Amino acid sequence: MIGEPPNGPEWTRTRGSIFGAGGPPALFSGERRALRCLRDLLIKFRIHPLGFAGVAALFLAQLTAAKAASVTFKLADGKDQPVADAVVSLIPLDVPAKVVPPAAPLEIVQRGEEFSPYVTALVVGTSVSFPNRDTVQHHVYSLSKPKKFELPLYAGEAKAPVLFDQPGIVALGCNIHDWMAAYVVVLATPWFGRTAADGTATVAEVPPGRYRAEVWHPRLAKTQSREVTVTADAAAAPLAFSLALKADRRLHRSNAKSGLYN
Ligand SMILES: [Cu+2]
Repeated sequence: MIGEPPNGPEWTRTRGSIFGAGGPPALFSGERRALRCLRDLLIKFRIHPLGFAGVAALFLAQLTAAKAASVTFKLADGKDQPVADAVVSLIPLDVPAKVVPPAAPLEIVQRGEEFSPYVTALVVGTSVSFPNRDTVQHHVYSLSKPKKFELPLYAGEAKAPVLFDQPGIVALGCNIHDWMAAYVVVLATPWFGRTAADGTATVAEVPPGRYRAEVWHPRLAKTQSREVTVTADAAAAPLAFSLALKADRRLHRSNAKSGLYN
């Protein structure tokens, strides 16, 4: 080796020019250690600083993604009974919501002279096919503003899926069987769910932030909502809603008078 070996680590040699002969103030000792450790790592593993920056960016992105939270809604009626078939959603207040409709159409089946499912939640731009699995014909229609349509009497597959391209509530009926009813809730947010028999629905992968939490149900006079702040806290309590539901006026097939076509 030519010349003298360096007098201690590079940091020690350069610090004099920054802080003078007295060295850095004690306040910086922790940072100094961290920087030295980082530099040693870069040298030891022959990591190019740009490569290191890339790895750090990936790590940070992972950290941010992992921060998304699950939000559970818990719905009960005035008698504290669970409310099923409600659509819950979270509408972001600080960033625009982007929705990506599924590539393949969803299905609302006609079986046993009923629609199934009774309530479907989907995002704007989603198509739905209406296969008839009964031996009798059905005549599916909607008079609702976000999507008016009619599928005249048919059996088997309907001619083409129906595209739901406006947000809102779409009520479905059958011209032949008065008791047949179903709802499509068209949403402009990707964060939504439908409550199960126990009155709960969990919305996954919600980034932290401010949202308007909305609840819709066929027997609610109007959509319920309130502002919530989602944090990455895994132990967050469920969002509880107590709903004043109108009387259930649904016709049921067993109670409905049989029509000529039944
Ligand atoms: Cu029908």
